[in-house]
Amino acid sequence: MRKDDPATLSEGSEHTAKSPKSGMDAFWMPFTASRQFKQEPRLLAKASGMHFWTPEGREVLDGSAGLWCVNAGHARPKIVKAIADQAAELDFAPPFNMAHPKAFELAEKLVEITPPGLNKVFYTNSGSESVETALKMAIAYHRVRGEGSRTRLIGRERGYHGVNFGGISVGGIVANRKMFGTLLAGVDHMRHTHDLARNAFSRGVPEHGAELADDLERLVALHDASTIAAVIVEPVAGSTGVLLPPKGYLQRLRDVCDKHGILLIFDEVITGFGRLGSPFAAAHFGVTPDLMTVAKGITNGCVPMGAVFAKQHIHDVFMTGPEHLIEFFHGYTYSSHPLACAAALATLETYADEGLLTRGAQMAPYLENALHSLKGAPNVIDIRNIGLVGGIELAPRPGEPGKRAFEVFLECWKRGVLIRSTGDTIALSPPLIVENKHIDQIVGTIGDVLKTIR
Ligand code: PXG
Ligand code: PLP
Repeated sequence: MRKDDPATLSEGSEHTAKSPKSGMDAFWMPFTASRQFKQEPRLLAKASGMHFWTPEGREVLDGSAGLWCVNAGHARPKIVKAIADQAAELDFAPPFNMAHPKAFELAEKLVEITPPGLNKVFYTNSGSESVETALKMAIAYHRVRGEGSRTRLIGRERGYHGVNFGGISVGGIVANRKMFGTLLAGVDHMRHTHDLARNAFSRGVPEHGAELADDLERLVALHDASTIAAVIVEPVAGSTGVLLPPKGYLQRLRDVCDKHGILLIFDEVITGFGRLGSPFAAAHFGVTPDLMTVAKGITNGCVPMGAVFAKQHIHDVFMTGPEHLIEFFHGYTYSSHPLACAAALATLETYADEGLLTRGAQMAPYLENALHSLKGAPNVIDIRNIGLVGGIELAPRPGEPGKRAFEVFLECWKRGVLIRSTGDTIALSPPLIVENKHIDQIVGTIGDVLKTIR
């Protein structure tokens, strides 16, 4: 790794000579500053409701819903029991040319809450797999309806769509792309919508930037619509640092897609299942995509699962040819895994019992006010919020991108609050059961910590 790599910089060169704690050698950790971690491990041993506990029994408030996924809070009894019962009753059923009843039951329940028209469900095991599935569906859809020239995929700068080859190709995070060769051919990117000069410290969606959706027209002019299969965006971008769509932007993107026969894919891996205060971002913004990817909150993070929702007509064009033949050559060994289906059914029940898919709307104003109270705190250059998502952007320390926010993350952890840092943005996404006192603790701790970080 080169010296100017942010990953290297965030280590601090003084650490590199030390060896890992014993028993921590073999595990090659995902997306982790692992040498730093293995010298000062942050371990979680137990969780319930809004909290984690370390192996030593120290309580840590979960300000990130695990990794944007534990929307109903941890260890919810209904979900725990459903998984245990399912493991004892039917541990596995082959998903190709076979099925089990809960796969169908879950799909019917899911399409009751999805935006109108998105009434077909394809199961995967993660957000990354959902993205690959949606991209393949889009290209194949055009081909089966006789427009095989539509193979190009359009993503957006700063987009995050998981880590598989399709996802990093349409994604726009440089560090996730640059190490991995030429990626998928025939991909292009729209401009991102982040505009501190015009929109810093907006409450909710920013006022300026709807016209950035017209960047798709630029790509249509360059490549011609007849070569473009689909556009994929996160309605609210999470991992790249909590970027909200400018007012009117998503509708404009929908209009441009419609004008040119391009499918619109919303990647709702983070925004799905109540994060914005509506069941899905599509409902929140009143803009319906043709395909929608989800994961994370579909099982409350308990068992890996993802899904792609498709409009009826997309599904239907595949349903031609001899009936004994496979219509869509795609699927995973663990698509519709019984444990995942059981967990998802119990998760949906929990969400419904407690009104969690819309609870974010009631809690959002309190979070908004708490977050914006940090305006003026040291190094804070922007604060962003929507539903139960918050972003606090810090000025990068010269020559050390990401280090300031990472230090805030480390110090908050020491003080009993788990947050996320991504680049120089602190990202917040507490479980949807969060109470005002938790918001006070999370934001209060960040405020105290910011005063101590140079
Ligand atoms: N799409 C979006 C919009 C996501 O946020 C994925 C796809 C991939 O999902 P899987 O399940 O394959 O990880 C995601 C995942 C962070 C962070 O730091 C966010 C994600 C993953 C890892 C870290 O904010 N989101
Ligand atoms: N690699 C090999 C050799 C396999 O046999 C399979 C599945 O049968 C896979 C990869 C894909 O695994 P999964 O279906 O879990 O994605």
